[in-house]
Amino acid sequence: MSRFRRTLVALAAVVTLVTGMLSGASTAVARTHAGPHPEVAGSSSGSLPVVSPTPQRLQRSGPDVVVPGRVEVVADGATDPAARELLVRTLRAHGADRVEIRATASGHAPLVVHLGPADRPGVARSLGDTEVPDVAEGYALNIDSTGHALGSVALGGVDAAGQYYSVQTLRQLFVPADDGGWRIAGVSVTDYPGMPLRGTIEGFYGSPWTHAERLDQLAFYGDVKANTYIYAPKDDPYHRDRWRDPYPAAKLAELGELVEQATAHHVRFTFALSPGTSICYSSASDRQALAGKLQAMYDLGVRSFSIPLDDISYTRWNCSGDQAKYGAPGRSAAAHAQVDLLNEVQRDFVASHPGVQPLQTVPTEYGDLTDTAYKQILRNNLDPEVLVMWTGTDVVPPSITVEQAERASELFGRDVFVWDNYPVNDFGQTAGRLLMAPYDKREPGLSEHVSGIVSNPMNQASASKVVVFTMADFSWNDGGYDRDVSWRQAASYLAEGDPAGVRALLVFFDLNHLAPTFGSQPWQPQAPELASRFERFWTAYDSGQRAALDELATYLDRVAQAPGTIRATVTDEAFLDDADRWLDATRLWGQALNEAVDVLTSIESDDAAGASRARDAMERFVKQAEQIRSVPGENRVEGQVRIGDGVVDVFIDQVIARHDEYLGIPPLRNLSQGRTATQISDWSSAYGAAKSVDGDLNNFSTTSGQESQPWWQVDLGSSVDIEKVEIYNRLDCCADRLRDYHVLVSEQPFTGTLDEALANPAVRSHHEAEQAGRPTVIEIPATGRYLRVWLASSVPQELNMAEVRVFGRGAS
Ligand code: LTM
Repeated sequence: MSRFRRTLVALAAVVTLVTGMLSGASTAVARTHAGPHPEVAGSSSGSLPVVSPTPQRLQRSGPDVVVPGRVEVVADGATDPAARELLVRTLRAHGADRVEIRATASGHAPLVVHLGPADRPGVARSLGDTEVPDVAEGYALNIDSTGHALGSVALGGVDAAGQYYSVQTLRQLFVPADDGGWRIAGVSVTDYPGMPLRGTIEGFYGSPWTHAERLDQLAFYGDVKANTYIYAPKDDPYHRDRWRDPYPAAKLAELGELVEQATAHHVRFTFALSPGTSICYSSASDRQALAGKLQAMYDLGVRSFSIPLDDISYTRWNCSGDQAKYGAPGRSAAAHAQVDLLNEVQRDFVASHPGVQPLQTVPTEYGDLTDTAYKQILRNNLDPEVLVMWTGTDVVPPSITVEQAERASELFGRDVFVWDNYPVNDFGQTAGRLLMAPYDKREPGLSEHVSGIVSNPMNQASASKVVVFTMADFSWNDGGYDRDVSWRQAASYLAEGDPAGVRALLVFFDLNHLAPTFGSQPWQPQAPELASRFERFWTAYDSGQRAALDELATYLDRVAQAPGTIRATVTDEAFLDDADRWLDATRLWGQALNEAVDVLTSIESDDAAGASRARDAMERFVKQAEQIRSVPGENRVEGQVRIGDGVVDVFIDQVIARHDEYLGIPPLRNLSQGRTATQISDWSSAYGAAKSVDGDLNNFSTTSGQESQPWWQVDLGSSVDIEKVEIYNRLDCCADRLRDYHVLVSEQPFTGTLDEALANPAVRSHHEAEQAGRPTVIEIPATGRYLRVWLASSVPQELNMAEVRVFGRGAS
């Protein structure tokens, strides 16, 4: 949708000011975020502060304006109260201890700030030539030091939200002055959102956000000019499984507070109700129950609603009435039933309730671009007012292009509303992960083709701010978006501009950069900064540049120090709490890396004892780091906490190999790859035992599931000395699938039962209670030719594994 086609929200009528009228403070939780401290200008006419989201147009208009002790704010009844409160707090935080609010300027104040509708005469005059955009939520801002003794600031909104956003921008324009006071950068800004809807959908599985987390998020959204929060936590029973039941009074009161907090930060609280798992579409009483639930939320002040129909069966009815009305279950019948329901809600509820925004939905087919009977029926029959969400070409798409968005618009008969499943961490591939790479691989230009983008965030609300910050930036100005600038700004927001904090956070984010898809290939790689440093290091080191070790050591020391610096500089306690275990793991991996450098340094100086000492210490740190698991119950999937995996551990293995070489020990090799593997039975020939020794983590072997105590084994070809075994679970699910299993090594082929093998003194065995991480590393020094993985389960069960890597030093 072009911005020129968007509705311009009518300017509020100018109301005569009575200063006292303006003091009605909102009861919602308020705070002033110091925000990303701008990159300080070299001089009062030099480089400009970085503002996030990136404004559409920001240019120097003149010299900076000094912030005096006394400032007049000219505001009236048409001034947005939230904008005014934020302005006063911001001025006070920057040295103005006397802020007077007046209907008209006195003419004597050293600095006057005009805040209100952009066409109010005083505001318009102070804006001068600054263009006022013709887009809802837009604003113009002008800092002028020529008209008054010291200066004037004009903050003119197209609407109330525009006013609020003008102050959010002003908040980022303060730069420290040489005398210890503050200046405001001399700029003019014309700004508006590229996409009408920007924010989050709390739409993940697993433990929902707490009330405190939601309150904090809503304030944060105001800071980053995000205007949408969709309440859709899959595990809130009243949202989905028990959708008919009214909320208990206490829960309703909390929801009321959220609505209030959202309003106070210009965020649209959207209440979503997901009836799809049990609704009888043809039942009048079910439709009444649904309308009743929406009405209760309307009474709380909610003015935006969604009926998500994702992750439900559309080939099975929940009642016989639907079979009678819509025919046999299937795509077409489901589409007709859903359209009937959605159109009725739009017509009878949304359209009949003043102030309610168009209904939103998530169709059952939300993650592809295939034209189907389901989509045809939706596009031909769904009320054109209803907004349709779409996740891209997959549940987690590796990219979203303009062309794909155009195709989605064609398929659904309207511009789609993107539900971006990032940084959500409720699926197998995300076990043990925080996702902190900046928003990326969404094509600039999307703003012309989608109605908005919302992030489906992590269970860890505050840790999600890194991605949400950058996504808000993209959805505000996709053409001006720069992932690295935005990422740094997100760090600056969290560290309140503290340079050491920003640096440490960026090191930490890099170690949490991997963003998985539902397949085997991540759409954002792990630790790109660290990986490229390692690559550069080995090239330089192996070509004799020993100084490379010092350079690497400096960065690795920053890794080890980052958690301490982050804990000392980030004031957002909830972020520190969310990231706690990942910070601990970073410290331990960082210490292991420091020891790895010591191994190499000792080898360099031919200090054999020092190298062995460092290696032992390194391995101890690695062991400790591998023990750290995600918080039980926090995520739908749990697992070993991942930090820079595939990069940090690979470097450590490389150092071990160098040390072994130094000691003259043959290198540790995977002896099982390509060897003959067999299993008790096959699920199908596509999942044969050989899949676990083919070197490919993306496929897996599976037994039929018909047998108790199923086994898998590999013949290593000859008797070899084994040091350890790595067992990788299949990638696409079941993070912790193996439970109560034995790994056995024998010189002779296995015969008989598990118990007999365990009783056989010639068989070396190791028992594991459960799969602890991916891979699970089993230290089993043993000599033998046959290695078997054997489940103890006395009931029939499948045994499936992606890879079984048997490491030893000899030939096989
Ligand atoms: O993506 C959608 C529309 N629905 C669900 C989400 O609730 C869930 O969080 C994500 C990620 O697992 N996948 C879904 O299919």
